[in-house]
Amino acid sequence: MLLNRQRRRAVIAGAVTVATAALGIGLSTQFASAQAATLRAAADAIGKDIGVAVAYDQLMNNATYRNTVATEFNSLTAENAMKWDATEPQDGNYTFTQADAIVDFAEDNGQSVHGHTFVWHSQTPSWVQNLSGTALQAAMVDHINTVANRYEGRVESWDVVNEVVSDSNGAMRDSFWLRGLGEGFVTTAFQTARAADPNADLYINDYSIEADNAKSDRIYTIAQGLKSQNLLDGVGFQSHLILGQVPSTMEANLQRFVDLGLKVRITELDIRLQTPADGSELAQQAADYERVVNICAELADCSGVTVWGLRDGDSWVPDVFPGYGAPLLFNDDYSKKPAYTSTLNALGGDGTEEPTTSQPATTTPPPSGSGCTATLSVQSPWNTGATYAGTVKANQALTGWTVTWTWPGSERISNSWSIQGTLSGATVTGSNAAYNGTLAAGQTTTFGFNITKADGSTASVPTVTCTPA
Ligand code: G2I
Repeated sequence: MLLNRQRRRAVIAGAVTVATAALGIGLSTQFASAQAATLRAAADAIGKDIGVAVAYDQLMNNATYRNTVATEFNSLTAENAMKWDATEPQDGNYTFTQADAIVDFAEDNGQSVHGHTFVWHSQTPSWVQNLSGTALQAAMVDHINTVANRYEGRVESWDVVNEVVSDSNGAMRDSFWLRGLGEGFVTTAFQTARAADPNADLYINDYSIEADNAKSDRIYTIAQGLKSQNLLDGVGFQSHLILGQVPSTMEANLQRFVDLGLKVRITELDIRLQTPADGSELAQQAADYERVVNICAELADCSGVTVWGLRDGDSWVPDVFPGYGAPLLFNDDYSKKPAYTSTLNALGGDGTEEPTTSQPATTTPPPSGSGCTATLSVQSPWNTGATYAGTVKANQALTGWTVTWTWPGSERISNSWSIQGTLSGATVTGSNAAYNGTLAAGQTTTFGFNITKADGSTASVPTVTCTPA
């Protein structure tokens, strides 16, 4: 895992080639010096995965898709290519063409892979579903051994079992696995995966467990049992969410799993809405994404966030929830949605990032008691510029905020996100964006910007005044 992270950092530091050797097509991208201008650079800076579920066909056939995946993400998951129906369609007849191409692409581009999935009730061929007892168990063990061994050292973590708890009262899901093997199939799957690849992180993955509820309670009990046998490393919260419905208990719920000594991960994030989306819905979606990504950014044991598809048109949502869609970060023409900007913001903000400079990390906050408090920090300086993160903390309920400061030297803002106003001069006056102005007392939001400055000068950290709107 460490190797993967070091490799990613080494790649990000210089020119990134969107290597497609396995696919027979080459193109390259040079990163601009403002490193935190991509999700990938921002996530690298705070040591998190920002992942995307990729479709093999798009990766094969679409250069812009490949380029965006390589530039914006440091982790990949195969949306379908590692599932049982793709890797072992007939008994013992393994086909790894698609899965290999995705893992090769990730390696060529310095990305890690979160594997999905060994044991699921869906997308499993009927030859498996027709087995029972020892034959079913033998098929499961052989499948996990074969796939895990093939990718040992190349896949950093695995969803070992997927969706094993039902939606009612936290009972185990009534699947052919449960009927054929009893509840013990979960432990057997983890024992097999642990032995097959002792260095991979092993996750249990499910949906509708983001809140503290009966289903997440059951996952908690299973996780406790597996952890006590050293068979489990993390819990994957799929997070297929609905606009405006990020659960209020999500932080506390993830924290209780962390308290068990486990990692947590947002494994399949999308936030659907009724299409077509209007501006206020896209702003709400941006706020929802920011909240979810912030939860992970602020939890040291959250390994990362994976979005379940690149563009809205790539999403599974409209097929399954007619009338709903537009749940992802990119439009179909690869333009960035407001949720992209808020995600970038959440990855770069809140003071959780590793120090990248010996300069003072933040300004001294003004005395408490004012309606809001704001600070700036330098994220990544370079000779003629720097990326900054700003934080606004509400000391009372706010419906908007304005921050102002004056640059002492040649620093000037060149571009910004999650803030608007008079930003480009020596004195900066900026207000909240449409989606990050309403804050409860105690809540924090973030914004960011790049500056230009005199070659070689130090990027200063001015004191910020924050005023409620
Ligand atoms: O359903 C959303 C996700 C829920 N959690 C587990 C994930 O594995 C699951 O992903 C989705 C994929 O995004 C879809 O792309 O799983 C679906 C199947 O359960 C995938 O859909 C299937 C279609 O149903 C098939 O018709 C199609 O042949 O994708 C297949 C491959 O393109």
